[in-house]
Amino acid sequence: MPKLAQGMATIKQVFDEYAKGDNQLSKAELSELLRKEFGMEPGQNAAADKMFNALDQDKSNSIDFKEFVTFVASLTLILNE
Ligand SMILES: [Ca+2]
Repeated sequence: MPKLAQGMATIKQVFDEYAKGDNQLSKAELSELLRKEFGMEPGQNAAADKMFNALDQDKSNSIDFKEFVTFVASLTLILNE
């Protein structure tokens, strides 16, 4: 598979792995993903809440794939500045 297509497939795979079948990341699932994939320690604190609320653009109290892709794209930009 071409590299970029592989990367896109990986984004979906990682999302599905942490969403555990319902196509949504709860706050706990997002924390687990940030910890394992990015080495972040969001924990159960105000910073984690703030991040979750910023990502949850439609205020559904979960992170859907669209919101997740937006987050990954933003992070990619930040990491390459
Ligand atoms: Ca949402």
